[in-house]
Amino acid sequence: MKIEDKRVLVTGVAGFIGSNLTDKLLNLGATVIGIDNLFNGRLENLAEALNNKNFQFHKGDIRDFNFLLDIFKDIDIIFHEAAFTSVPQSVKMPESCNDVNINGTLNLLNAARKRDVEKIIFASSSAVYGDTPTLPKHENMPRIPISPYAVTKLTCESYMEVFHQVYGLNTTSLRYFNVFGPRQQDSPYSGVIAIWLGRIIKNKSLIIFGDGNNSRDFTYIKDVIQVNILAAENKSSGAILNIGAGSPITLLDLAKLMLKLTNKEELGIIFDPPRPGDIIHSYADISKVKEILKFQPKYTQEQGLRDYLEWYCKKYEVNLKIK
Ligand code: UD2
Repeated sequence: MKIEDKRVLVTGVAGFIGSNLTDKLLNLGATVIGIDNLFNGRLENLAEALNNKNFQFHKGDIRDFNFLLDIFKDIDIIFHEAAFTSVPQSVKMPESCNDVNINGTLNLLNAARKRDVEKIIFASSSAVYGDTPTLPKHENMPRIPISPYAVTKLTCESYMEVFHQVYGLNTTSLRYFNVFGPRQQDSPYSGVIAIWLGRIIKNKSLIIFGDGNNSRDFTYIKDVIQVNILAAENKSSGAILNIGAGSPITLLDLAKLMLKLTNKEELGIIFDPPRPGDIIHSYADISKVKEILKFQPKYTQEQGLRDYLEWYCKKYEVNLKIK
């Protein structure tokens, strides 16, 4: 199935991942219907899409069933990126997180079932593994959530599987590992790379929580988009797949790399106490997605960072000398 003739729906369309995915889908010739409640998403992210005749935007909430039923007409594929996305916020507001992520996703699945949507691709998270010592994380190992956010993502994965088995919907859950890149916001609840870039621009030292030995499998947004398209065009029904670069980097090495690439080594690093609830190491075994979808990440962390920095300098007219 080729994406170009399809009518696709993107939830969370004005967010970091949803908007990047939408630009790619439109470039490939798909018709995109985007929905977002604009709680976190920003219309600015849709500047390009809103000028495309194959794009429609509807402001609304995935918890509103009638809104979904109205919009879901002749939709072939749904990319479900809308979510309550912050782990620390979910600890403060577990009910809100549950409401948006679980009730919203169940609404979406029910509306999709009623409207005969072919396929749903769901944005899950590596958070479902919790802090188990096994590395790399593979799909069949125990999932031991340690935050309300992780509980909601795990529950949604189960709903995806059940709607596949019981109602025959084609569902795929993609477990993203630390995605970074253009349009990720520099906010206290955002990813570390966006936060550190914000600090570099303001000529501030980078803050590491802990001793810097924590590691993450940072995954560049363009690889995440690539794998979403692969999941749409190929068969992966009922599957749950890790999506990562498949190579971990420590926070200390990442900080040094960002300072080196931006030529700002003099800013240095400050070590603060570890952040409560942080997972120590996270790293994806991506053999399953390589086999099922023939996915091959195209960006190492350094290549992704360079691409992101170039985008950032151009977009915000910042003069960083990238090494
Ligand atoms: C990521 C996802 C989250 C969830 C989780 C799964 C992001 C933004 N969040 O959370 O949605 O899927 O993975 O486990 O992708 N750090 C610093 N200094 C800072 C900010 C962060 O040292 O100024 C550290 C932080 O303590 C952690 C690492 O950087 O060790 C990554 O933090 P993060 O907030 O980017 O992402 P994470 O892994 O907590």
